[in-house]
Amino acid sequence: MITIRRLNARLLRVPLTRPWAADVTSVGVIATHVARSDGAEGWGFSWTPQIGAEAVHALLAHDITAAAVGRSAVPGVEWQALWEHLHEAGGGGVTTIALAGLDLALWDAEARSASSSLSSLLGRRRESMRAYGSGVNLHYSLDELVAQVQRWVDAGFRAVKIKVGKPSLEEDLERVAAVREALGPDRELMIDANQRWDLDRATRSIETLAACDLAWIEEPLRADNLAGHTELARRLRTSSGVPIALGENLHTLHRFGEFLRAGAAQIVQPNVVRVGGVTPLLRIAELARQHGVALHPHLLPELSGQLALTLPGEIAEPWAEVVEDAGFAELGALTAPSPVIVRDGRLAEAPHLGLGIRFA
Ligand code: SMN
Ligand code: MG
Repeated sequence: MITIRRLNARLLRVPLTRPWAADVTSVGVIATHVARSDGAEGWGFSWTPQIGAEAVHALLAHDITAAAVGRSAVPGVEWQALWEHLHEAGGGGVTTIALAGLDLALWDAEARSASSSLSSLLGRRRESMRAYGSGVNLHYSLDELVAQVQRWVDAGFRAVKIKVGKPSLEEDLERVAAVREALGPDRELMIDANQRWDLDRATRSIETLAACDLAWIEEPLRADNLAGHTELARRLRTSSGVPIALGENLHTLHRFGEFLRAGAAQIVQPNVVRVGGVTPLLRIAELARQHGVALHPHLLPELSGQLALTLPGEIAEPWAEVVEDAGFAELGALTAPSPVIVRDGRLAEAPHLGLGIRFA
């Protein structure tokens, strides 16, 4: 049996050239390295922009290393046992974010030792996929927002996502309408409330903003609010028909199952790191497929783009989310060029082994 011989984790902060808020000027990365008993090596990472990077590092350096060394190094085999082992610190959140650091390094080692990229190992189903321009831009002035949208249009994106949730609905409407105007009628527009509304505010806001032709409303309510999302989805079905997208703050297959069974989301957006890595992401994708629900991965296009090239996509071709100026390679955080290329609104892979993501 090939086993895990060593696991190392180091904590980095990657400065953002385009801050996500006044107090979000860098993102936390925990770069991981695994050595296997057969001599193969793999590099992975955990990621959390604002909260918990030190806690994730501590879980990896102590609890996960202590439990993982000596176990099978075949990706996925020990995922469930390790998740159960960590469970008293929580079923999801920092525990699953930390588990991703090991899971990703194991997938990297597996693909590298087969002289393959992750997507060839998993089975690539498409050579490229659509990508949308996304901005963390609630703090932008109207002019800055429209200028950002114009950059995406000029770069060839055919869909964009902006933040909503200003104190007044009038201001949200002014911003969304200006963006729709800049996009013209044929490009898609998504809006993201980042959990800022309550049920009634969300209902009113979406009914009003739907006039701007929305492809989805993302995280309208607090992410934990299953009953609220279920009721909101019921209301929207019989009115504007705008689908609800969520999942960047759901951390487990079980939680995705609850939202899907309740009909509380029409689009799911798991974040490959927050759910615990490639292993659980593939299970969540299968669950979404069984429910007939589209999956568009949240952020991290250097990795989730590679994965999405392998997903079925029979419900809808996945969208990769490309946040302006936030790629790890663009931020100078990697030892090599990005493993993915985004051009003319589409994402494709560049030749690489494994995940092709190693932090400097
Ligand atoms: C988002 C979440 C976390 C960091 C950056 C952006 C956002 C998105 O909710 O969906 O892109
Ligand atoms: Mg979001």
